[in-house]
Amino acid sequence: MRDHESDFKHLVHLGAKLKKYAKRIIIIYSLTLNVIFEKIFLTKQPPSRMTRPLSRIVDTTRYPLDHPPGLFPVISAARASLESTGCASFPGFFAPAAIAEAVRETDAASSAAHVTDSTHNAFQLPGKVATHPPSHPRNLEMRTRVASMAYDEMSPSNPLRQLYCDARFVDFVRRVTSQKAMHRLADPIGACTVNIFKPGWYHAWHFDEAEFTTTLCLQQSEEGGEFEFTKPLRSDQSVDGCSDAVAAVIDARSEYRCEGLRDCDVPEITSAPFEPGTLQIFAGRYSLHHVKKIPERCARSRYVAVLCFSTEPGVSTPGDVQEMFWGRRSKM
Ligand SMILES: O=C(O)CCC(=O)C(=O)O
Ligand SMILES: [Fe+2]
Repeated sequence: MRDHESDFKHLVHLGAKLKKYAKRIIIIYSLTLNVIFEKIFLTKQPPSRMTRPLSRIVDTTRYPLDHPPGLFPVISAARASLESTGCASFPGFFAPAAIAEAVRETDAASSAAHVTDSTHNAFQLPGKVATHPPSHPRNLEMRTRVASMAYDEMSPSNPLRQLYCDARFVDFVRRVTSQKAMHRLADPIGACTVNIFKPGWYHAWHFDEAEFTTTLCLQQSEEGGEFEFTKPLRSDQSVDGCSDAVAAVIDARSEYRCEGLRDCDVPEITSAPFEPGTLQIFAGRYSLHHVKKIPERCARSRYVAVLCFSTEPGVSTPGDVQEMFWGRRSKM
């Protein structure tokens, strides 16, 4: 009887022990599964768990980036406009909640953002050409004052960063610009940034280095800050073929004067409506453009995001340009 009793107790003890081990095994097993799941699924989806559905940052009813065939009419109209005017505009592209979030972050970063206060010629070329007078547009130095919030100063949850990283958006830019390939820049500082124009600041007339520039208006000042541009004035990066037209624009529409050039009509100058939320793709290498001064009496700064792409992979902003706009160079 006593032996049966101790056998029974032994069995109960063994059962309890097994139950304890089984519990531990189940815990270890589920932890391992969890780690494997995270490694496979979550790490493959940048920018991670902060991602919202695309329809929360873009008006996908008007611009169905999530359904590319539906974009056909938008893209054909944009291509026609880019070709004839040098600029394609997409009003109401960025959703109001995304604008508000990006503005909040820019407000917080604006006092620490690097300020550029420098001069450049319209062609953004270094040095002077001795055969041209100082007032020739190749030599004439004009002042630009702007601050820029760098890409690595944006939080991982910034909706601008999410838009920039979304392959459907990159493909949209590729289709509008009729390119075979389009890539984000491999530049941790200058890939996607926000131009900050405080009262009194402006960007002088210039051509961009990049063939196309993609911008997104986040906030306008009460007055001024208009983005104005000409039709494409050149089809390459040359100076001589368009310098008369450039001089005519500078003479007519800035505080500077270019003398001694042949008479030339002032090319038509356009200012597309640029309400907050508007996306703009323009031929910055070929169309001369500027941002008009924000009057000193304004209280609000102008915020415009600049999203940079290249037809080649692995391209970064040159070190001297990084130095100029963000005050430092990336370690690459
Ligand atoms: O702020 C803008 O609207 C565009 C400025 C510009 O032309 C540039 O950053 O190259
Ligand atoms: Fe520009």
